[in-house]
Amino acid sequence: MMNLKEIVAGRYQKEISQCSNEELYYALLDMVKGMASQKEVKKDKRKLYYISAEFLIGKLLSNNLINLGIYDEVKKLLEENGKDICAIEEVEPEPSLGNGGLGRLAACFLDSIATLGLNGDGIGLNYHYGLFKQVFDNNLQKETKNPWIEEQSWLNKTERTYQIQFGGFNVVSRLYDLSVVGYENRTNNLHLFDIETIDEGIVGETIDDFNKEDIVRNLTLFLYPDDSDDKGRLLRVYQQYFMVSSGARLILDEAVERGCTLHDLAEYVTIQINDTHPSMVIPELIRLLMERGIGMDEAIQIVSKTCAYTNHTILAEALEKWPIVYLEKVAPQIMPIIYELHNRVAAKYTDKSVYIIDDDRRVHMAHMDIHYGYSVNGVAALHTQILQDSELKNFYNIYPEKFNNKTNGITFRRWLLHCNHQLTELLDDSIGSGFKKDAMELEKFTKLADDDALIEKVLAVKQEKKTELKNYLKATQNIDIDENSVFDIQIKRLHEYKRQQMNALYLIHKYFEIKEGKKPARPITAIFGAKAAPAYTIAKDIIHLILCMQQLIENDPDVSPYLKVVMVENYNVTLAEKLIPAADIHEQISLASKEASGTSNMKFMLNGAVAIGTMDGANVEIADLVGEDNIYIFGESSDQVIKHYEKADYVSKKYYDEDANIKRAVDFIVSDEMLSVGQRENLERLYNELINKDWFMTLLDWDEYRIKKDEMLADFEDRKAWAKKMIINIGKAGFFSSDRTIEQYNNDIWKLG
Ligand code: 26Q
Repeated sequence: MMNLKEIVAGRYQKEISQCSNEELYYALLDMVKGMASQKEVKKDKRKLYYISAEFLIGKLLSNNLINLGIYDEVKKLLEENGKDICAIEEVEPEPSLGNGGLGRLAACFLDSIATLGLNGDGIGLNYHYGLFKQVFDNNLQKETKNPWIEEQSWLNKTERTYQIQFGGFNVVSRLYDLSVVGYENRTNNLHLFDIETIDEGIVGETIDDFNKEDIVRNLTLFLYPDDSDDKGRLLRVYQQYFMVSSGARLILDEAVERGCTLHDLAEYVTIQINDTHPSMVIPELIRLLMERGIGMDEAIQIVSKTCAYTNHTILAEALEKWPIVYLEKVAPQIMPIIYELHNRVAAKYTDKSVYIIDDDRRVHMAHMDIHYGYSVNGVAALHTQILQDSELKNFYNIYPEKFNNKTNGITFRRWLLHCNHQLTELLDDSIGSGFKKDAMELEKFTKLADDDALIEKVLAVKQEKKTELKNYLKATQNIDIDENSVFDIQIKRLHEYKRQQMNALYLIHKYFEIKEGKKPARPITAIFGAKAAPAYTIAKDIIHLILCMQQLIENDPDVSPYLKVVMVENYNVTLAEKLIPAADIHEQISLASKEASGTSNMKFMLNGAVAIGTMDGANVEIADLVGEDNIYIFGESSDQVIKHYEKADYVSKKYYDEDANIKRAVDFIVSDEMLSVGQRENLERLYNELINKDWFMTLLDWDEYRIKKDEMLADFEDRKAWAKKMIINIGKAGFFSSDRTIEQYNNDIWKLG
């Protein structure tokens, strides 16, 4: 370890004990950056580039200390000087460079790639503001900017610059590198591109208040939370082209440096395209190869052996289709190539559903990836199955050999070692420390499920994490929760398909039961964390409803001793690290077939929480592993749901009319009580949506959900039986290590040495 004492003396002419937490944070940042850069990196011939518009990396200090193997040493040194590492962690701003699951997955993957010693870097954008900061005002979500880059940060400015050509003007792209420290292994890079001419001063009062056409000043200012208006969408295409053009140049330059002739590029390079946001890398690489003297046929051949595509969603509205006029404006130089790629497909197939350009002159990015990439994968077994059977059926018929599944995973360094020291220590003591390198060793823990002493310890760890959360929420958000209540947590982006509204309707039902004198066995604390895309009206209405319920119940002395509803403000990676270890119950209640995988389900399981969920995404694989006694499954299957869509036979009004509990709960949304704390416009819109449309079938599974949840809460009271469920969940979580996922990507797709 480098000498922190010396660094501190050099920087501040002081002792560690005399420094503020800020000073110590910057000294540690310095130290970690120094240590990361000293790691030797062997230069293999073949290299992976994971290209993604999002890397939701979260805070890096503690994670890097753990991966460098010096966390305990640093913690002790600080303690000896009267300093608390947790307080120092608080100083670090979180880089929220992603929206949710897809971005966080990319960050977990970088950790595993480095930990497994693989030659692979990330390529993305250096957004100056991460995903908006959420603030609650009058029970409504407001968005403010979320800066993370300070004078001293994790970024390393490099000398690498490229001229990037847009239609009618150029910008200079500069590369910044961020070290990705593997667990007791090599250090890789996250390459983030930026432009020099960014002007943070152009943003006004609200985050939307800036000239979206001023690309030279705004290109990398914001991570985009949605594609709500046309100007915003165009800016997003500029961002995408900037990312892939810079990235493709870097990839080619580095390959040539390693001895590649470009004719043999596919031996030197593999590129994983994270959803369709980076799909323009395909035509851009073809263009650059041609610029360097390779013929069109060969360039297409080469790129087709180099690029692999991951699909993360089957929601039709999330599949990117860019109007040709947009692409013509942003990057006219790639349009002839896209036409050529389309024409080759059109010459071969009569089925227009597999064309790249449709009759409305829009370019289907996923179609380009599938035709001109060598691998297509989904992110959980059920998801890949649905892609093959329905969503991408016509492509699967053409290219069955390209399709494969890679069930998502999470890095145990962040989601166990870092966020749950107590559980890590308990595992160390009971099964040895082998699980830190081989997650499948967690299986040993299941053998101890009947050990009374262990049961006590598992429950004690959970209690400690619940108390830590209580203290944290009190200190940071002035929220009081009872550590002896049952913690039921739903944290994820707000989307109708994830059905936070179904959970809310259950809580309204509980509210009525308590009013009627039917008290729960123990108080319930229902915790939500969710950001809604700024233009997603109904999602914001659901947040409004939950915040209104929070206030209503808080002020009701009949109900508040038994039920508490909490919506934490500004849910992000940092908060997830505190919430997940404290959960008793986690909600994975998406409408079956809609959640591609989910990854918080894996994080909760690893931390000993028990799921209530539908047979959707990776829940299916979790249920297979833990068995039906250790998970609470309800609701219609994905097959049944898909049939409802085909037949268009789901009518929410019918459920509302025929189930008195549903009617009572839905009506309460627009009751005088609710309106006394909320806005009529928002609540009525949500009420009407639920009764007249309910596209994601909230009411379909509601009654089964209610019954299952009640059963679960009753089971929670048998503490010993519950602890066994916790132990089985922890012990079976090994499969969901992103190390396993990355090994599969490497064995089946990347084939790195
Ligand atoms: C598209 C166009 C314009 C603007 C924004 C976007 C956009 C941005 C982000 C579209 C989609 C996303 C993010 C998708 C996402 O996070 N998907 C999740 O991926 C996880 C990792 O595979 C899965 O576990 C989740 O099930 C899936 O929802």
